[in-house]
Amino acid sequence: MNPDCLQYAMTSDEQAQFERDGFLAVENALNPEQLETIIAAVDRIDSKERSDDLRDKLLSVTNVLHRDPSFVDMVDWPTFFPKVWSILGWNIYVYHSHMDVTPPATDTTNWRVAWHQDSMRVNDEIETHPRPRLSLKVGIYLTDVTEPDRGNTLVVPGSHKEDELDCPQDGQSNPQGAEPLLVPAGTAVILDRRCWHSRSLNTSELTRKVLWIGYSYRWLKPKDDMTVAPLIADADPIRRQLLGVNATSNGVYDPVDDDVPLRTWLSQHQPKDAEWTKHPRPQSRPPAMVRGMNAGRQ
Ligand SMILES: O=C(O)CCC(=O)C(=O)O
Repeated sequence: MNPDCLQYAMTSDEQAQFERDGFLAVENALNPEQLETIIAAVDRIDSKERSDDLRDKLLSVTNVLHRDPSFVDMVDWPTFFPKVWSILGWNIYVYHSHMDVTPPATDTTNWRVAWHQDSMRVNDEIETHPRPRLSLKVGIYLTDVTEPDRGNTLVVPGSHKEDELDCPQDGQSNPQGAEPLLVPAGTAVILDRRCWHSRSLNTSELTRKVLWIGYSYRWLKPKDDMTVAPLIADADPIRRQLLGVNATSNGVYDPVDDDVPLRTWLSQHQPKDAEWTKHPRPQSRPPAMVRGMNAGRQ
């Protein structure tokens, strides 16, 4: 990975904004040629996958990294990847991807909002408050959604620390504080999975296109088939980590250097981000084990 990406390292203002709102928009994440290449790939897949009954509806295709070289290039894209490791740390991989294409709706009456935090059962089965972050998604917006009603992602800023959302039950109204994400094409939005969000109706004449890349800790299972085998041979070590290659099975919990080339790279180029723990441990806890020598500790 080219150290030039460090020019896009998370600033303290960006960090504060992400912690406050639960999302961060990075404008001009793609240049016009990259944007064009990715749109062409999305259009090609859309024309292959779209069935007649989806003519005017959302087409969401998961597990897309292998479907075009421009997609896998996004996993460590320099304008936003440094911000991803800044938020989650280095013990991460890509656990999910999808492309969403939302054409103008012809039936606006049967529309239903779908407010949620990502990861479904995680929200029911982990009992802490607030819920843990665990993962985030980067939405790479391929369409200009600087105006509302273009199928914009709706968010409630600051809702990532809330376990419940007070949402009207009519299926169409939005909760208090909801707002559309208004961003130009080429923007990458980093979204904390816990920030309450919904799709929205596209009543414009544009077709909205977004490519989503989901990052999580390496100990969380993939959320789609992650067909990455064909991508490994050409990947550099950090990209292999991001595609889920593990040197050892235990290494998702207790990584050795070969499991996490991102940590090694950070220790050379951005040492403050290579620290072992992302969160300070209470003083009463025993010091971290000697890495890779945790025999007997589960
Ligand atoms: O398409 C959108 O704007 C939102 C997508 C969404 O809700 C999700 O991927 O979880």
